[in-house]
Amino acid sequence: FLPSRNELGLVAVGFCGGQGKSGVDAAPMALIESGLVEQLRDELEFNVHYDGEVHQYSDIMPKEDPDYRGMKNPRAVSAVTQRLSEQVYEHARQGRFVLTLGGDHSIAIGTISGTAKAIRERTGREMAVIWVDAHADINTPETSDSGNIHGMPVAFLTGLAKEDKEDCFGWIKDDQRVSVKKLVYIGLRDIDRGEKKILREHNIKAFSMHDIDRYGIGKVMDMALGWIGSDTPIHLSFDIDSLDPMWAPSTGTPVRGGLTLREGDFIAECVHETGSLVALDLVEVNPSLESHGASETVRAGISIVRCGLGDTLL
Ligand code: Z70
Ligand code: MN
Ligand code: MN
Ligand code: MN
Repeated sequence: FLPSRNELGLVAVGFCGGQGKSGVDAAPMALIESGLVEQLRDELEFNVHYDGEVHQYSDIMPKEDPDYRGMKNPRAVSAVTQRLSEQVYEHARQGRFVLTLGGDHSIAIGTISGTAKAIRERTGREMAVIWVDAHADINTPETSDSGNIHGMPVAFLTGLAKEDKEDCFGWIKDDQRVSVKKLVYIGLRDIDRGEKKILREHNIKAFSMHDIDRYGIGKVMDMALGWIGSDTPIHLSFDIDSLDPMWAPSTGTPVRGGLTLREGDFIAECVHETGSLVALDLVEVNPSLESHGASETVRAGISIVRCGLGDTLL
């Protein structure tokens, strides 16, 4: 099931409709202007398949988008993620590693549904997801206090939240979903009450900052990867707000007490080392929220990507 060596599909998603702050849509351009594509080509020696666009999907934006089941911008997020799912699926179907640059975390509805389907078709296997985040992003529309869909992607991807209306995520089918049993969280520290209940009721594997303090990141990664088991394809969805604001201040919802940059890099390195990583998302970098041009947060993001692609391993 492994992606062909050195073939990489890159999708740049300039989308911020899953939450309330503008600026996160500028992240892919900031990352690319910092030389990420050249680094992937020249230093990491990937054959990069990139259409050269930061997708805004303006052609598929709904004219009217009133709240639905409490969700904000439901049709816009649904349309963008449905289209993104097809883009990611097409890369993964051809055996490419898929790197997606967001955008807010709602875009993971598109990326994970796309890889889950392609991996199922190519291998008959169920994919695992490692979700690195300060937040669990597993609210259903009904448990969410904010209505922001970037707090809900995991609920839609696991089928905990379902919807029949085609233009409000009704397009998500079983072969695009992942099992709650194959989901592992790392870095949690800001979880809503309803989310805690969901995590408990479904016995979802989660390593909070408390666990990282107790066991250290090395043991936590052993336990996380042990839960998933070997020879299981892995999709890594990395929210930059998992890092402490000291390392990644430029993000919509910074939460103190997070991972060091080195711990974030280590997580990405360990997942790369399994040899089972099939896709990586980097989300929630918001270049507009840092006074010095977000250079620190963009640099942190580039570091995570490089580590996930195996750069820093001997
Ligand atoms: C909250 C919600 C969230 C990111 C904030 C916050 C979710 N649980 N995710 N920032 N990246 O609105 O559902
Ligand atoms: Mn998130
Ligand atoms: Mn988050
Ligand atoms: Mn390697």
